[in-house]
Amino acid sequence: MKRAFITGIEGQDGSYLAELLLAKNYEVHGLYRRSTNGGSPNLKHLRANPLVFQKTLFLYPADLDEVDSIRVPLEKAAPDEIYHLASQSHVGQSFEKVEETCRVTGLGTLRLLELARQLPRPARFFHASSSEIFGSPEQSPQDENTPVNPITPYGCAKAFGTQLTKIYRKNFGLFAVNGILFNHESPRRGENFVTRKICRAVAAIKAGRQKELVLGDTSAQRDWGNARDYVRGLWLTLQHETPEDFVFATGKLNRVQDIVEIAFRAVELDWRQYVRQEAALFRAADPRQVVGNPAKAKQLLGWEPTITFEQTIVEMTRAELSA
Ligand code: NDP
Ligand code: GDR
Repeated sequence: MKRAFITGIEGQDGSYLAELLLAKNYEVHGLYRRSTNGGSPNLKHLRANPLVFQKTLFLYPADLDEVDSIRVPLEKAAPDEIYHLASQSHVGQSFEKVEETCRVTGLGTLRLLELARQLPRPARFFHASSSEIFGSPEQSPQDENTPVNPITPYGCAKAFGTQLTKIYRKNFGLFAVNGILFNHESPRRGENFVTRKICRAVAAIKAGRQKELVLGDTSAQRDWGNARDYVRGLWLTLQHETPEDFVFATGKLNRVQDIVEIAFRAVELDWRQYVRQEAALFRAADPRQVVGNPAKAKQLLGWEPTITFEQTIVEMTRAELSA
């Protein structure tokens, strides 16, 4: 039985990855943020399952800011694979919390790499990097060789972690890889991200509990995939024979406006009556033309997205309606 260690296990990706690994017969050890006290709904079903919880799934409160809170469970888990997913992951908030973002997302990655290097039995290490490391790239689509040039504090912190992951691979011989992840969504997405915000609002408007939906720049474009597809990709990177970085993306751009139209269509309402933009929600800097080329992941890992953008938005809207 393989053992995995996941930071950020209560987040969107952490919870899907835990399910995937448990289904593959792994013993899963995960860190959740101590200050939120294991309150996320994403793992509730696994915590409540007596066949799984404390049998093959073990959870520990921790903070990436406190190295001992990571060291003790990591040594106890003695994992074969480490998936480092914990992060201050909101780009907009990183402008207000610059120092915290760099500490948690940047230095937190350094702390974990260093602990991984000192483990008596080597473990394979995955770092959740981001398309935000490219900033507003001149080359489109982006791939593993696109220059790193972040324009947001979050992107800067991720670039630091990405580069260190490469350094630990090259200089310390760690099997350490970056998954350069483009946006991916699901009903477990945090409520502050634009897909979930829109789908929640549409369901609330349909139910008569909300009157309008206020957004930032609805012409903003992203390469949006589905989280379940992406966590399969993360796992594949650590099964590959050599440690390499991989882009995970769909290769297709959509606008925030497209999410609005799909979600309102799913509940048979006319978006024009409910949506407005507010300048205060526009970001100081917002990457443009961020679209990934996943050819390497397809060629070497056999990875391809299977769930479309439209399917994801409809699924998220329906999940909000039934919640
Ligand atoms: P989430 O924000 O859903 O999950 C991140 C988790 O990290 C949360 O559970 C959060 O806890 C935890 N965390 C935050 N701060 C700390 C801390 N100081 N100590 C311990 N834990 C902490 O992110 P996703 O699941 O969507 O993403 C997973 C990773 O992939 C992240 O690193 C993200 O930056 C990266 N990524 C995600 C993309 C996406 O589109 N989803 C795209 C590119 C990269 P809490 O729940 O208490 O806040
Ligand atoms: P992003 O995701 O910043 O790409 O980061 P988010 O969903 O926050 O924004 C996507 C785009 O939508 C625009 N936008 C709004 N965004 C939010 N949150 N709220 C709004 O009201 C709104 N209106 C318009 C944004 O300006 C942006 O252009 C996500 C995170 O998961 C990161 O952790 C990850 O690294 C990147 O994706 C790749």
